[in-house]
Amino acid sequence: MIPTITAFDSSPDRGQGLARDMRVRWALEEAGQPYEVRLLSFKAMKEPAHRALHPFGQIPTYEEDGLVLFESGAIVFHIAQHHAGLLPDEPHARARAIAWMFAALNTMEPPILELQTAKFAESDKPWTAERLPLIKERIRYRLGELAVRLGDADWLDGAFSVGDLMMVHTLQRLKPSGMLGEYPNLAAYVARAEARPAFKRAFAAQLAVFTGQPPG
Ligand code: GTB
Repeated sequence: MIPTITAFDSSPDRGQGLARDMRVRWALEEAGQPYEVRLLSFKAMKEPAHRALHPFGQIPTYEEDGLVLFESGAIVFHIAQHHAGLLPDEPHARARAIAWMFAALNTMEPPILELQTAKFAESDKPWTAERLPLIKERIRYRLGELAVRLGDADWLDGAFSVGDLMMVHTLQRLKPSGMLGEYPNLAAYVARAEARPAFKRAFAAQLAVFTGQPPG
């Protein structure tokens, strides 16, 4: 059965790949799994029909053969477990790849999200000017650690895995800040991932929602 995912009908980033359906699209493309997309307005996301799929009224969701999932991490993990190519077969390498996926979601993403919140939801608050440098410091601390661990390797642990997919999508949120450029090996890591044909197909599909043109 072809899975169906949900995505914004009108993404605030104008289809630039930052909304979290991008990670799901990318995983499905890496897996060679065709999928369908149901586009939702912000209003529709909060209605009972969608909340039955997603308790928090958000995107993305994933439906396949009676299974309904929410949380991009759980969805991408599910895809990786059921298709070849996103997780190593060797048990220890597989466990480490999963650890990197959690590291992206649990260690790297929280301060990056704090930056987004401070910039876009709290920019009018009197304390934001003082808070921003503190958040940036926390992000730089983690980026520095990640840069050291990556070193001059192509990927975080051997071959490209779902750990890299999740890490790269998390780091992409930093692009507008210019902070990634301070860590040349991380910038190159993100560029390397963006050069993958599966990433390009997923990006084109998300952009096409905004442009109204079919992906080229
Ligand atoms: N932890 C959940 C997951 O990983 O799936 C978080 C899901 C989530 O935050 N979904 C967002 C959403 O539905 C879209 S991705 N928001 C609507 C709401 O909560 O009402 C977050 C996002 C949105 C927009 C951009 N952008 O335009 O740059 C980037 C990321």
